[in-house]
Amino acid sequence: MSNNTAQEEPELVQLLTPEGERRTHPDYPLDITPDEVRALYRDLVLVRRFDTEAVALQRQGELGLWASLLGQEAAQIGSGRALRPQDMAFPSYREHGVAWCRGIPPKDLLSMFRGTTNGGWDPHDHGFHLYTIVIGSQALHATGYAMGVQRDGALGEDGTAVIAYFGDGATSQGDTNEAFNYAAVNNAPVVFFCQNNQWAISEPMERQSRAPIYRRAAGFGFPGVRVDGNDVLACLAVTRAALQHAREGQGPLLIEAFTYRMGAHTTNDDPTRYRVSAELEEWRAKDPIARVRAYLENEGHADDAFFAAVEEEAERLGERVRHECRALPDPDPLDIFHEVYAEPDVHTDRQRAEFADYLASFEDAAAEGVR
Ligand SMILES: Cc1ncc(C[n+]2csc(CCOP(=O)(O)OP(=O)(O)O)c2C)c(N)n1
Ligand SMILES: [Mg+2]
Repeated sequence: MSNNTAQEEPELVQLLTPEGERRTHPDYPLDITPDEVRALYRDLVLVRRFDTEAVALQRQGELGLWASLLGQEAAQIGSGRALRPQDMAFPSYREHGVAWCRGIPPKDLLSMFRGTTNGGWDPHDHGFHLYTIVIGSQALHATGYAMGVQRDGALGEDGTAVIAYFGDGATSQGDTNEAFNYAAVNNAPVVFFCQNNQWAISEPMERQSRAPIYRRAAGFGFPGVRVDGNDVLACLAVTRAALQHAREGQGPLLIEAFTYRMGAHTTNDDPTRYRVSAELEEWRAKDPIARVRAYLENEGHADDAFFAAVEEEAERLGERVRHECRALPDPDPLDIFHEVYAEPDVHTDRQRAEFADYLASFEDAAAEGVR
């Protein structure tokens, strides 16, 4: 890799190769039963199916926008399944797999991308904060929350840990770096989980950082580790260890999940304008779902009936979310103005009135057309 400042290649923690071969790692032992691996496989397939459906729903005009998680399923399911019920996650806007693990109904995610709600769920009910669009800001929210956990005396073997999700692009934001420092000096129980999907919209990784992201933690005084983000077992083991480290009062940790955004940045984006298909092919060979399937098949841990049943369940999920999405009310375009301030505000009221006039102008134009 040409952009590394250090001499040696960064280590990548991997417990399952792209060919589906099991590896061990001295720092991350993982005792996992075939049943549990099958459950992870099911999660991966279902969230991919949900995501594919959401992209289609956006194309059909049912959603305003969608940010696909395609390719990042293992990073999200592995880390999401490492969380305990008492833990709190602070996502950005692409963490549909983590949302799934936290029991957020898929329809609630769609509701936000349709504009039907500005939130969609109660963070406390799920230990999963609202989606955040302002890049990197949730790293600070998570750090503040973690400091609260610490002051509440909620640490210990069965205590609470906090996790913040963000992308490679977010590591260039001041907020993220301030969060790293603040978490470090306060020894806050927060895990920073960076999904390095190699792109920040059209900005490639080499324009984002000269040093591998996980190494940045050392400069702030806490450990960092790079994990194969397409390996659900490695993501599970590394995140579980990091959360435990935080939970027990040993402070923050940065995980860089090395993965790839297989789709567009969002449905508003066309990645063929800025990246080559060879890169996509290279990453397709590292697919997070195919390797779990290969492992289950090679070990004789799952038969055709199992895979067919998961496929069928995925189809049913796709149908269900399609119906649920179509049944959601259309947002009133003026509602957004009610959500800005708790108290009336003259500027917001003026903007609301202007926008109402603008919308009404279409009705006037239509009426004139009829005359
Ligand atoms: C503070 C801020 N600046 C700019 C943007 C516009 N923006 C939206 S997504 C994005 C790229 C984020 O890339 P990354 O952190 O790698 O996350 P990814 O989308 O790849 O998951 C940018 C710049 C924003 N939402 N917030
Ligand atoms: Mg990115």
